[in-house]
Amino acid sequence: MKNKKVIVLGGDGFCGWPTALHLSKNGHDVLIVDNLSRRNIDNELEVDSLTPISSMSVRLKAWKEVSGKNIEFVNFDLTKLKDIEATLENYEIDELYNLAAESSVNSSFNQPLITSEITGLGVTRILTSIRRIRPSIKFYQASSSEMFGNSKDSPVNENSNFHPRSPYGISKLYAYWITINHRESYDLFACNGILFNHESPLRPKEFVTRKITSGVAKYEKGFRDPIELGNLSVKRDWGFAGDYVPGMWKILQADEPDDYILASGKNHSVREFVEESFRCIGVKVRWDGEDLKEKGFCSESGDLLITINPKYYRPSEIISLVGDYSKAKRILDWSPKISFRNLVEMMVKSDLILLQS
Ligand code: F7E
Repeated sequence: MKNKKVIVLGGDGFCGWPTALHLSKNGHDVLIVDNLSRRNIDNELEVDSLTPISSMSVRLKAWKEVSGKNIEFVNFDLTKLKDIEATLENYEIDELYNLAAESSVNSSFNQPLITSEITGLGVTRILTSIRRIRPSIKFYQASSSEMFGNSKDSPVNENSNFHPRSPYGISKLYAYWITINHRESYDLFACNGILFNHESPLRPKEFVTRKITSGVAKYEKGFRDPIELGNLSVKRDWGFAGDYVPGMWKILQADEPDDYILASGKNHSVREFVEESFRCIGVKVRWDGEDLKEKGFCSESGDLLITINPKYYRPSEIISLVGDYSKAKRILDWSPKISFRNLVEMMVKSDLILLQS
């Protein structure tokens, strides 16, 4: 990779951090831009050592040790156009990765206005600033499989119809189209990476994968409270976030700006994720009952492992999602490396290590 100056917007988030790390390790100068004042970073993990870090200064120190580079953090609010313009005026950058969003689909039902404001309109603010101040910047928009929602196709590809099922998915769809519109109207190098669920040990615990793996690690350490979940039958295309980061970079290095799906190409139910996670600690799950009465037990000891709480059901749900990444494979030579089983193992292992510290 040639040395470039890049901004990772949302670079303090669970996906932004490894993206910034990847770009930095490959010789780029990285500016992490985030709404740092709002973040609660307690109990998050440092990427390489997987130990908890608890303050921004510790985080910055850890970052410098890992990357060996001067890294700048800039505080930033995506609802303020002047913040974005000032950043672009102050830094001569080549590429901007927008990973900033209100990323919880669940929360978007409770706060649809904030979601639209940041996840949707925020992208127009960035693109407007790029157009006015530095139109040579290559722009990456973190689009989401949530835009497909109840699409007619399965697996979905870049030409499938959209039918989002949450304020989050709808905001992401707006951001997707405004990105394409800036490419078509103003000739910006603006691209969408449409990522399916990308997980890692850094995933916050409000998301189902980490909720399960952290619960399994606790069970292994002797805490016997069952994990309360919502709909166990929904299926998602879960891949490893670390596989998707180089894909995002490749999207901006292509000859022409375009939109690409990055996915694992396989989907699994939440129930299967639970089974696979407990398998990592040698526990076989036995299911009993149906719908809200369904429960998961340890087949040997009879311990109650899983119960259903309707509060985790969504007002409207996507029952099954799976992506076809053949365009990215063909044009970018990108494909995922980590299997579902290895991903679950990695997450459970990391949560076990975290409980030891
Ligand atoms: O839910 C079901 C839930 O919250 C996955 C974000 O990164 O990926 C993520 O969005 C599924 C849903 O992620 C619980 O109903 C069952 O069907 O882990 P999640 P998500 O909504 O798929 C997409 C691609 C993004 O772009 C988003 O930013 O699991 N589920 N029981 C549960 N979900 C949660 N959170 N908690 C439960 O107890």
